[in-house]
Amino acid sequence: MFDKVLVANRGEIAVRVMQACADLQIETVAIYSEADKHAGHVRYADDAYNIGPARAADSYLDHEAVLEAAEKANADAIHPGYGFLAENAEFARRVENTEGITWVGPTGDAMEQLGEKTKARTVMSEADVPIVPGTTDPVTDPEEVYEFADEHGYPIAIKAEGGGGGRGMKIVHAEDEIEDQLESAKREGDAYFDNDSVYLERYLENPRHVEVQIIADKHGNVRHLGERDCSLQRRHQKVIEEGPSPALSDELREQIGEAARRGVDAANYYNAGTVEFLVGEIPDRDPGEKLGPDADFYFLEVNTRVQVEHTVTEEITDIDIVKWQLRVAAGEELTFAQEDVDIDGHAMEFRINAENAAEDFTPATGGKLETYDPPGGLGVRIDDAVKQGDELVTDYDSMIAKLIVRGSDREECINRSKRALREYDIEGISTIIPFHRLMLADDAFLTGKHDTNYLDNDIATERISEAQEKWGSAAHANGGSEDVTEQELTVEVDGQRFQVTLEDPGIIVDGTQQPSSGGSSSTGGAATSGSNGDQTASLNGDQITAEMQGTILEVDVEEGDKVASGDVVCVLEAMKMENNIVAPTDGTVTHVAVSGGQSVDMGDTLVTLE
Ligand code: MV4
Repeated sequence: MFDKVLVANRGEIAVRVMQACADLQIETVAIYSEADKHAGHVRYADDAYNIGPARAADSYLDHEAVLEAAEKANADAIHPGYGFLAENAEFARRVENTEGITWVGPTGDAMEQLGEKTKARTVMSEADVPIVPGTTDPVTDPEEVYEFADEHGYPIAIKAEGGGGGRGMKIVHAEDEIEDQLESAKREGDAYFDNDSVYLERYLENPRHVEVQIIADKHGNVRHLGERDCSLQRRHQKVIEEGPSPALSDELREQIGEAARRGVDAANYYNAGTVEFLVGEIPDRDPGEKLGPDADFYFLEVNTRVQVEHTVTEEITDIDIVKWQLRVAAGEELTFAQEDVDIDGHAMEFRINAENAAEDFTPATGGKLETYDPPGGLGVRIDDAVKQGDELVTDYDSMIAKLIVRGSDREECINRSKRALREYDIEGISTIIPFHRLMLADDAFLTGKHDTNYLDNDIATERISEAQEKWGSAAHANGGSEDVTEQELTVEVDGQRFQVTLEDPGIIVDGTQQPSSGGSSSTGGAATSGSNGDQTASLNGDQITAEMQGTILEVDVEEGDKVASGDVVCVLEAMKMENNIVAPTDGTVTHVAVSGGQSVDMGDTLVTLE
């Protein structure tokens, strides 16, 4: 096994990999950019190296800088996590060719073979894995598209060879769109992937997105660890992932898992990987009725890395995927057979993104985690790399944490997820926690009938705004700057505890405090009866006295006035807060001991009642 692993990544996945290293008693090395000097993965590692400026191209993506850090640190392996260099075949090859350093991942050649879409389709098809009807050779001439349409009909997907994640895919609904869409797919392929080669597939209208986790060693053993359903996506960004899929019957699950295993086996692949499939959904399926063995499923693409949502599979199989990545990279053999892989219970992953869902999921542009108090308890897992008081780093992606919840079945998992999301206390920045809570009250999601288009086409934006209002932490629009006007107070009424949030400095509520606004506030009619809160005064015999030192801003009663319990008698400013002093009982004012502008000490009499 390795002695010291450099983790070429940041954030929660870097910490996740380091935790697996710790479990294997391997030392860890972090790399970090200027923007990440105080980041969680740097705090976690045994050693850390600054490898350059905030811009990823100048740090996390800089092959030279990463390798140099590995050599300086004397690391004997590099784990890339996901994103950044994880699927860079050139870098993988370079590490493979560096004496004394092992790449924790598939070979550069395997990445290339499966990353090139028509090659992957060919490999899969030869291994008897169903592929979406289409071409396995690149297409250049519109004539070929016309012919394809004659044979298969519309709609047709024109996809860039190097594509993925929704980029470089064009949909053609009719003959007159063919030439334009073909040109546009080529252009995007060239721009994004430096590859203008495209191919064709029949376009499936409302598929589910199901992916199978694979782990393979260097001795030819390949295991599949069941599937995850990632149909809940927004503009190709996964939002909630779960496993097992709520839509698959056990027979179909077995077929898809075995197909993935065959395909990866045929590619001579090792380490962790994911095989993505589209599964034809039946439009008005009864949720109790799962998709059977005759349902259509098609290979889509292979991800040659550990994925964000690998946690879901870990929770339902009890297999530590990252640990196995390290073991198989070190040459160890898988110690479990396919029939030893047991899917037990249900798990969901909620991406905690620093975004405002009500504002079209705009990422936060800054802010500080004023409060960061994640949930815990049975079945609740948090993968993160932040702590309370951290400034948000906005140079990379917006995901600050992942909440993973496990239950004995989907229902328990959902109820526990509701509980955990309610417990998750983050203040200072907006997150999509309210959106997750909305999904856990959403019929399509709860019944598992949502397909990949659900969030983009069918969810009303008003519902998202309402969720944000109801469950979002308010008053952080100013990005956590000093002049936050919101106050949270705890009050006890007849011994019962209430949490009160004051958001508007113009509102005066008896028995609570509010920021001073220059002593010009009006109390007219604002007194409420029966208030028994923090009045900053006490009735001493029949005298109302000040409970703290301060200044009288105004006096609202005169001798002889009849007051009811709860009426404001005067306003005391103390520590820049205005405090409404209210009558604790009904009575008549027999003496007013103070006047506006007067300083009072704690215990001074303010007003006497009879
Ligand atoms: C498709 C498809 C329907 N038919 N291909 C989108 C991302 C890219 N990597 C593949 N994608 C799709 N390919 C055919 N022939 C629908 C999608 C698709 C999708 C796939 C997986 C998850 C979410 C998706 C959302 C929209 C479209």
